[in-house]
Order: sequence, then structure tokens, then C-alpha cells
Amino acid sequence: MAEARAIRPERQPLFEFVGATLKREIASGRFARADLLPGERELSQMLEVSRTTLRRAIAGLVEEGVLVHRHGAGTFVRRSPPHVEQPLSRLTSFTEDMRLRGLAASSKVIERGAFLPTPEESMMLDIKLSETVFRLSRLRLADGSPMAIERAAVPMRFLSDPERVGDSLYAALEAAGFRPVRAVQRLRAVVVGAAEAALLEIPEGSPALDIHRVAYVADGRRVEFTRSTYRSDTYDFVAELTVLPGARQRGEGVFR
Ligand code: 16G
Repeated sequence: MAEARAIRPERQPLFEFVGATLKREIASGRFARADLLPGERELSQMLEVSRTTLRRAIAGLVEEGVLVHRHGAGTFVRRSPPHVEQPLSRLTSFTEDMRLRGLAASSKVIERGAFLPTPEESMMLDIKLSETVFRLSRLRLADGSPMAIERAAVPMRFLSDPERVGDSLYAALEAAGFRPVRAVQRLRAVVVGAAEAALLEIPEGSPALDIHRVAYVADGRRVEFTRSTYRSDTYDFVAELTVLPGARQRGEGVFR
């Protein structure tokens, strides 16, 4: 690495200098093919530094969000995830949204199965604490990049065979004749904790969007309660605003 031999400013600690060198190499596209950093031994030889210094430099870049550790697989350059504009007025599923954009949707299941509802789930779904729900918590990815964590709960009576819930929850609900037709969604800003940050491959403390969705079937029963954490750098939620019919002529606003 030519840059490894660049002159280190006098008071800069060696690990910071190594971190800056690595960042330049990444920016130049050096590890672009696999996005995988070479092993520690190879890299410390290339950069002519000890493994301890290299580890500190890498830890700094992970903290900054330039690199990401994947358990058992190695240290990767963080690819920029796809950026998506999502209209707030359309009731679609993640799989459909991604397909419409030419992106491949995939999921990693975090939790799945039949459970008694939590007090929050029972309240949001308007069901008794004794009624079983199907819970499906997933990391959702677009073209392999983590976009959101979704924790869905559906009263079991809406799914004739939960075993048959495949890649798309809405496809399974549609097959059972209970596709949601209306939903109420609440969005708020949060910062992510360590566990969510690791799943979403963003630094701990990054901003994210916390979304609660309650969806209804045609007869007004609640079919889904989903709490999601969306990466704030991958989604723009876009809403169209209109003036209430007749309000313009009367000069009225919604909040009057
Ligand atoms: C969307 C919904 C989520 C729903 C999921 C179904 C938001 C904020 N959330 O991600 O509530 O459970 O789609 O997707 O839009 P699926 O059919 O691909 O499983």
C-alpha cells in the first residue's frame, strides 16, 4: 500500500494514522470486489504495523460506521444501502415495495412462532390476553443491505396455517383472505441501542425511525400490529397534503 508509507503528522497516534490510511484505501475502491477486508495478519504486514495497532484502527472505523464486523465472516466495508422514497398513503408490503423498485427483498428471521400476546400487542390488536398471536420478527434487507427491523404480531385466527407464512406476511394474509385494507401508522424519531445497531449495521446511537402500524381487514377487525425500526439513511417517507374540501374557500385550516 503506497499510502502506508505516507508521512505521519507528528502528534497523530499511530492507530489514527493507520485508520486514515485504511479509509483512503477503501475510498479508492481497493476492497470493492468482495467488500471484505483481508485478514489481520495480511493487513498488518501490508501496513507494516502491529496487530494491536491495526485492531485499534479497525475498531475506530467500525465505530464510525465505515467498516462492519459480521460474526464469523470477517470485517467488511459498509456498502451504501439503497435509498427509498416511500409514499405514506399507500398500504403496501415490504416485498412489494422493494420489487417495485427493482430491488431484491430478503429477510433474516429473529423470532417466529405462536405466543400469548404482550399487554401492548393485546391492546393494539384489541384482543384478549389469552388469544394466541403469530409473531414474526425479521431483519428486512434490500439487495442484501439491512433496511429495517420489523416485529409483527397477527392474531392466529387470521392465519389458517402459520407454517405457510413464507417470505411475505401480506402474501400469507392475502392467501388466507385477510389482506389488510387500511392501516394507521405512527412514526417517531429514536436512537438505536447496541443490539439493533448491530443488526442494522449502523453505529450505536444512530438516528432511526420507529414506526407502529395497526392494520385492519375490510370488516374493521385489527389484523396486524407491527413495530418497526427503519434506518434513517435509507428511507424518506413522503406524504401528500391536501386542504380539506371547501376549507380553502372559507379560509379555514385543519387545526382551527
Ligand atoms: C411493511 C410494513 C409492515 C408489514 C410488512 C409486510 C411499514 C412501515 N411496514 O414493511 O407493517 O408487516 O410490510 O411485508 O411499511 P411482507 O409482506 O414483505 O412480509
